Amino acid sequence: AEKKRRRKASKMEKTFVMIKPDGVQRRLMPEIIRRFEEKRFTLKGMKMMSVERDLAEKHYEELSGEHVFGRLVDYIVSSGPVVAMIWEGENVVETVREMIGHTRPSDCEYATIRGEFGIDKIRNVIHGSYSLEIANKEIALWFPEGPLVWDKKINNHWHKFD
Ligand code: IDP
Repeated sequence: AEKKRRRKASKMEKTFVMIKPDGVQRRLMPEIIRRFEEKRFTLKGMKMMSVERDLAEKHYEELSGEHVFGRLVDYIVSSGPVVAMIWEGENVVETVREMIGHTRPSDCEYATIRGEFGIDKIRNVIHGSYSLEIANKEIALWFPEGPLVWDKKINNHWHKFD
């Protein structure tokens, strides 16, 4: 029983998070990373990058029929770099979405990232995967270089949290 409980407790998942160009420009990167670190999620990969049109279109594929698609892709491609990240933890996909808040910042609880910092529907600071299935797709899309070096076993006894 002990073994079974342990296996259940260690059910880890990963999600994809992107600090959007407005979040980078407004220097919200440390604030955002601090929140996820303090929630004890583990940063598994991170890169600052400018986004090619092709990548932006693939990322927002689901919205390709919507009127906002062109504006959204233009915004991501031409407003400056983004920070792409992989975060790992228990129930991380759903929890990160809750910490981010509603798409429209004016509809957010105050204590969410968008509630506190979001300006409008396009400039809403941050993206987080909607579901585990989408998270896996987005991680593959944004980190095509494959398994991250961080996934290799490392000697980390000196910064164990518990
Ligand atoms: P999400 O980012 O909360 O998952 P989605 O509906 O997946 O929301 O939309 C993706 C992004 O597209 C939003 O974060 C926002 O930047 C933009 N967006 C969505 N709907 C609108 C709109 O009606 N006007 C402007 N931008 C929008």
